[in-house]
Amino acid sequence: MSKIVLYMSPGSCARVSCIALEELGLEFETRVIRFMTGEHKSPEFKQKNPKGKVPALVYNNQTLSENVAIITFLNQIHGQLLPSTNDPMVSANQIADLCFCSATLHPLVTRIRMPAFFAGEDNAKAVQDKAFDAMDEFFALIDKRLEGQQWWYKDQWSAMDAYLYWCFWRVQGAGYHVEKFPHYCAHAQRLEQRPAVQRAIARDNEASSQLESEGLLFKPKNIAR
Ligand SMILES: N[C@@H](CCC(=O)N[C@@H](CS)C(=O)NCC(=O)O)C(=O)O
Repeated sequence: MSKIVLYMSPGSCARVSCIALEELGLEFETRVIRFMTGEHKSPEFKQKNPKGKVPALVYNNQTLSENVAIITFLNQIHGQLLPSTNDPMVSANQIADLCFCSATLHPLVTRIRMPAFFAGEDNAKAVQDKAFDAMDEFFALIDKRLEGQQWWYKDQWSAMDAYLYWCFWRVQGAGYHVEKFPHYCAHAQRLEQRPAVQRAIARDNEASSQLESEGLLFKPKNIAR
């Protein structure tokens, strides 16, 4: 098999694809993209992902972006990332679940993490408060589903759990009251016990240290409350 490369940035949603690759036990290289220098918008990187975002996955000399597509693709080739099914409706619902993370949760995560990016420093708190309220509905839904079961799909770990974990972890450090959702908290703790997740986190931490040493680590400001 030709080399697999994951373009990522520490703390970013590329961690979801990184966990998926680690769970599959694939050999791959991570390449760090420096947001602080605008590397993600450079012509070189845009050849990989014209949208100028991470993750981007190079696999068999072809490039794929979007976590949902990367997970679906890797699952088609290697299995293990989603419960196996021949039922088109079950399969479509699995994609709907992943899209819930990428299209509903992720935009709220960004408004919670980086509210000033959307509305400037003066309006950041109002943006974040709105996102907190909107997130409550979805965290309650997730928390209810995780009550009494280990993973999103009961006993079977899936890449959906990795995606839910990244959303949780990202807002946890940004003043969002995750403790209101005990089953989701327990889910995150369970996930962090998995050796593959620990390896993905170690890659992320290594990338953070690298950028820190270059003075290029992006740290969004926490809002005073
Ligand atoms: N829908 C995309 C979202 C990708 C995305 O927004 N990535 C962020 C990092 S979490 C990024 O690259 N941001 C840089 C930018 O938007 O300038 C996916 O799921 O892969």
